[in-house]
Amino acid sequence: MKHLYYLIALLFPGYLFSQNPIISHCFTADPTARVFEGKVYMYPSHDIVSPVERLNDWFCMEDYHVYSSENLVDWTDHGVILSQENVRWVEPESYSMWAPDCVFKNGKYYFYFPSQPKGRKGFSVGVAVAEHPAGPFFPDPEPIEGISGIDPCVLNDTDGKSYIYWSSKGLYVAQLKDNMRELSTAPVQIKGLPDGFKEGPFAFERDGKYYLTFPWVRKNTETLAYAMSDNPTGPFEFKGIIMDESPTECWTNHHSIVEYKGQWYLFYHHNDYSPHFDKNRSARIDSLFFNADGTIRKVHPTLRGVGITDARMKIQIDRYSETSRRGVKIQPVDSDNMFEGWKSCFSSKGAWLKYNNVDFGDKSPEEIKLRVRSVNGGKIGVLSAGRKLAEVEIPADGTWHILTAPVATPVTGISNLEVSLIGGKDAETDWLEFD
Ligand code: FUB
Repeated sequence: MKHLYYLIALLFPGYLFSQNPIISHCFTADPTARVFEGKVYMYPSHDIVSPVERLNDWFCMEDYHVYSSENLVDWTDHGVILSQENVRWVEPESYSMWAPDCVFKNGKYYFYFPSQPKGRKGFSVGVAVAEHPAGPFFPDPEPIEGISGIDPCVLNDTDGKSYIYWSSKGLYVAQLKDNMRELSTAPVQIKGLPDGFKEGPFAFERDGKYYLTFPWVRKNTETLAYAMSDNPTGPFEFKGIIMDESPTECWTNHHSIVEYKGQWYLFYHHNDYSPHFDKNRSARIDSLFFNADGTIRKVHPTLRGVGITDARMKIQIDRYSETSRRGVKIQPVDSDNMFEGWKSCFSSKGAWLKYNNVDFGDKSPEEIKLRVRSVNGGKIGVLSAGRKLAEVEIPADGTWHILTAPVATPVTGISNLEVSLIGGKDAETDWLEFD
């Protein structure tokens, strides 16, 4: 299995493995997830470090990539699908390719994106069309007439009609013509939503109910909130919060909600790889659940994210599913290059991290490998479902080592891991893997 993964990684350089955040080689904001051809395709916007001074403190986005995954863990980056230079109506140096969406209709994929039109201020929304979910996408020469705003989202209703939602001063909706490129009704502002700044509408239908979900500033920064209706255009009834404000004050959140293989997921973003500048964001996923009456349960952001991790790949236990209350901290491996990821720093004996859903396959591994270091000497213990798998003694020299140990108890199938400091004074763990 491991060899297969390595072969795939060699053949397809865009093949990536991740927990939260899910993409670890560049920023990915405003993630819109859609299920096409049995896979999840994610269409995020692409934050970059600004090459122009005027945007040093603002959003800066010049193009879009598309990503796909079959298991929500291994993502393929299909590369750039559209950039500000190849859309005729877009101001080429505006770096304003903000939050997009993509839907399938009448045998084609329609990619909707906002940007700044040439020679004008503000935002318009354009459409690019493809035969396949990863493109190539061909942009229309003019933006959609009648829309002035950002964050388009399209809902294909069960009766064959399509609606486009967007954000301007408030949230708006209009019906699309069958050609998906023109409005067939005048835009109306959506009523019934709470006061306060709102953007990023994401609409979907489930069991005959229409959900309008949106970032909403209730106090200081954006929560994710929602309203429900019996009709795609409303009237909507406000229902509450899906996700609270970021605990670390990332001002924006932007999301999408998708059902895949019988489970609902919330895609959202956070500034994980840019803790000191919240305009460089990264996509995350957590599971989302409905109550019996159709209301949405609050989602608490996790580092673990979703999906099953292959035991033969590097397991980043700093993306834990549970942790002891004291004695362990998560820190960047290299704070000058956040894309290097994080490490788990154990500082007191007995401190632990749990990491759920690791797939050991049919055959138990024989060896565990860990990238670790310790200043004063430490001993790491690894358990699976309460049974000892290995113990590893780390020399007290402060340098990174890749240490190996035999796996003491056979383990197969899907199991949870627990890693703890069982001896010595301190230890840092970057990753571990089984072989
Ligand atoms: O990414 C730029 C803007 O930030 C989006 O359009 C908004 O929804 C917010 O996430």
